Amino acid sequence: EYKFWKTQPVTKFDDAIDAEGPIDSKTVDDVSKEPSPLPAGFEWSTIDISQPDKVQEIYDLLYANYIEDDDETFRFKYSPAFLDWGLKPPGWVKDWNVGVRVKDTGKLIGFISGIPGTLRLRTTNPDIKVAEINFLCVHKKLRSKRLAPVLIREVTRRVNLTGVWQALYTAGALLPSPITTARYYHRSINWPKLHDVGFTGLPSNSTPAKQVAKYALPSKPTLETLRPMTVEDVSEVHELLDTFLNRYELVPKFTEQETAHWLLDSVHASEHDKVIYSYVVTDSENKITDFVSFYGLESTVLGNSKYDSINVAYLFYYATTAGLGDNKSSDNESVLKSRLFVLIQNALILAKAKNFDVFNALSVQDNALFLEDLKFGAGDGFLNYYLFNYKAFPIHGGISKR
Ligand code: YNC
Ligand code: MG
Repeated sequence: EYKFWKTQPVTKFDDAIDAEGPIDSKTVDDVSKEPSPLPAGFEWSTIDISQPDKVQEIYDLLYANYIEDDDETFRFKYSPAFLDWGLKPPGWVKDWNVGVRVKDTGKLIGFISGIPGTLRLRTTNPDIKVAEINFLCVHKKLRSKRLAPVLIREVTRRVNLTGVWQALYTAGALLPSPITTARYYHRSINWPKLHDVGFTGLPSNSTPAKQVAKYALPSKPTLETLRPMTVEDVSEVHELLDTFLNRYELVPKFTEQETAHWLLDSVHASEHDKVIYSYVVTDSENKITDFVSFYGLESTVLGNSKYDSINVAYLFYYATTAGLGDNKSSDNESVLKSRLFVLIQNALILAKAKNFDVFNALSVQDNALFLEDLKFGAGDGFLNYYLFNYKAFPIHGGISKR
């Protein structure tokens, strides 16, 4: 098994890891200058995502063919605005958006993307240049024909040609070998709709009215100085986030420009195109003490007569100055815990005001401190995190990714 993955520079399930670092070392001279051939009838196509109609083509492929839950009830619906945000961070590389088309018709039937980034793995490996690989998709009618390995090899070749040798990716699929696995948690906001679409069941000891009461939230934020983050806040938030992320073992290392990109919508975004929601909290001297962010990503509801989609918020980055003393004392831990409770509760309140139906979070970062208290329930879904061409000791939380 794992006929393809066996050939790749990734850790095997039973590898004993004695040291961290790259698995293979190559130079750009070793990398083929030509793409590998596709089966007859298909051709390579770099998707120029600076053109809106090309982003729309990716959207159309993913809309009909991307990730579904195990019951085939929901399918991720990455919007063109989301793809614009997710695929165009500072320094994005045109060539890393790889498509496969049917030669005769030009129809896009396969896709994979890469974006550049930098990771800090503990204090020992603080500067790993990676490609973050995402949106691998093959049209439903062309599954199980080994097109996925061809796409993966091609994006690897294009990334390698720029002198980048490592990659970060996540998948529900179990491949050799996860560096960590996170679980999805869901916090109902619009319980009746979630029940109607089959997202959530009615517990046998409850009633719809009780469920609605259970998930009730205030109509306005409770943190008085909370406000939307603006461009003026970028350098302060950047500093706060960078410091806060030092708590974790594997994290992105953002430049200020990257912080701005990942936490703020482009200035041109209309309310309809909004993807990312970021808020700051300030003290009496107007210094930022906390920030929290979430992004919006709908899922198509498959085969439901009442609803086409559910509107889902996903917890993204957050940071606080609370409880960040030098020692990991239980005092610090309880200060952090109570602060995160309020901060994330305010995110739930804002998400409700923005008409989100459910709020998702993963079991990463410090999320275990508040998930249960804020009435998140454990989901069926798991997300595996992988590094390509890099051996690492196991990670115990502390990753965040779109
Ligand atoms: C997957 N998700 O094991 P073996 S996540 C990686 N990621 O290989 P075929 C996957 N590999 O076991 P199909 C994978 N799913 O023989 C399957 N595989 O070694 C492996 N679904 O290929 C699988 N999107 O073409 C097997 O399978 C081989 O036709 C089989 O296509 C798979 O974006 C897929 O879930 C996923 O569209 C394209 O099912 C298709 O089934 C599909 O016969 C719905 O493939 C959408 C979906 C995946 C979302 C994602 C991250 C992708 C990471 C790819 C790996 C990147 C490595 C780093 C590259 C850069 C390196 C540098 C530097
Ligand atoms: Mg295939």
